[in-house]
Amino acid sequence: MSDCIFCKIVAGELPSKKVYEDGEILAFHDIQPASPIHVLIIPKKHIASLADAKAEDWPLMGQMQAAAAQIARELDVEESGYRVITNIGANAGQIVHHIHYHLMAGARLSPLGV
Ligand code: DGP
Repeated sequence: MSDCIFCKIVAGELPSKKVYEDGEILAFHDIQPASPIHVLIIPKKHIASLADAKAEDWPLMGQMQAAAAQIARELDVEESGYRVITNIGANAGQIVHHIHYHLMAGARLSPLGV
């Protein structure tokens, strides 16, 4: 999508600090980290949110989770623990409408909730 920030990052039109890339997936450091390690994992294909993923996209969602686990190993946070979440819609605070998993680590994370 032409007005999507993450599509522009995928296209190389905006810079990012990449930590992982394969044919379908890109991961890069969040520009506003909320934890010492805060990586965003996105599909190169534009999908607005998990709610918009079609049955054909489920393998890709699985690949994103596998990438998250691999990135956590590479960043050496597997043992200390990490969180992988995706925000869907306004109440969850989704700002960028291109599906992304947040991989957060490097500190004791606060409990999820309101
Ligand atoms: P969410 O609230 O779940 O939609 O998270 C969007 C995240 O994207 C937020 O933590 C900030 C991050 N972000 C927004 N714009 C950019 C950008 O241009 N580059 C990078 N690296 N991260 C961005």
